[in-house]
Amino acid sequence: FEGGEGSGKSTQAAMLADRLKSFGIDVLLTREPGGSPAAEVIRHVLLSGVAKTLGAEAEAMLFAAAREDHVFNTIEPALARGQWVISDRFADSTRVYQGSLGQVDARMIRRLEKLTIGETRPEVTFILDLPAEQGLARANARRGNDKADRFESEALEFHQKLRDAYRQLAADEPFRCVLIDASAPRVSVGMAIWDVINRRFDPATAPLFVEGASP
Ligand code: T5A
Repeated sequence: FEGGEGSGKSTQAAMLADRLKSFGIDVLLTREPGGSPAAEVIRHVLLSGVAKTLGAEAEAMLFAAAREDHVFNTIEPALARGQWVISDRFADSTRVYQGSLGQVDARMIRRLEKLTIGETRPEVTFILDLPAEQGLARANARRGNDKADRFESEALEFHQKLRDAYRQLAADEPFRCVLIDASAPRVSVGMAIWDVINRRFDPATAPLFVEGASP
């Protein structure tokens, strides 16, 4: 799942995981930055904003270090066990935040991507799309009195450009990336996502997961 701040990625990733589990499918729900113990430490560094002064390239390298550990220690073992992996953000976040917005050279972004994920690419990426003002309002409401993190505290213009960059990504990779109208109520957004999952993966015919049984 990809998209701007507060677009509903965590909500929809969890809803999809629950729905797949109800079909007896073994699902791993994970997130970036993070998803493994070492990557969670890097997440803390990045979102605190202490790495901002190092510049977008250094931040891209830190996100890459976290991703490498996440892929190696969490995602690949899960896939090897036969689990379906749902990640709340992945490599497209680096393309968009550090690449399109941070203006890190596209060749460097591609090299980092090759190094960190290799062939472990998502079969489908849902890009949750809604106006930046709406996403930020949702993120602010959920955060309450807590401080905005490194990227939430960027200006509105940053978030508007972020939305444009994600829409461009969806246009560039129309099969892998599915643009979803995230301004609709949670249930309607979930139905649009489920419709794509149903058509592409037919979960009703997937092998059943039996607790305790070997894969
Ligand atoms: N980053 C990350 C990079 O710069 N490069 C990278 O390579 C990577 C991996 C991560 C930050 O790091 C940056 C991007 C990010 O800035 P994060 O805390 O994980 O930070 O932040 P986000 O991924 O942006 O997650 P958020 O929690 O802010 O947003 P979500 O997950 O999109 O939204 P969600 O589901 O938490 O929903 C937000 C609120 O809206 C409500 C929810 O209940 C919640 O209160 N909501 C809705 N309300 C109305 N209608 C709907 N349809 C709703 N859906 C959800």
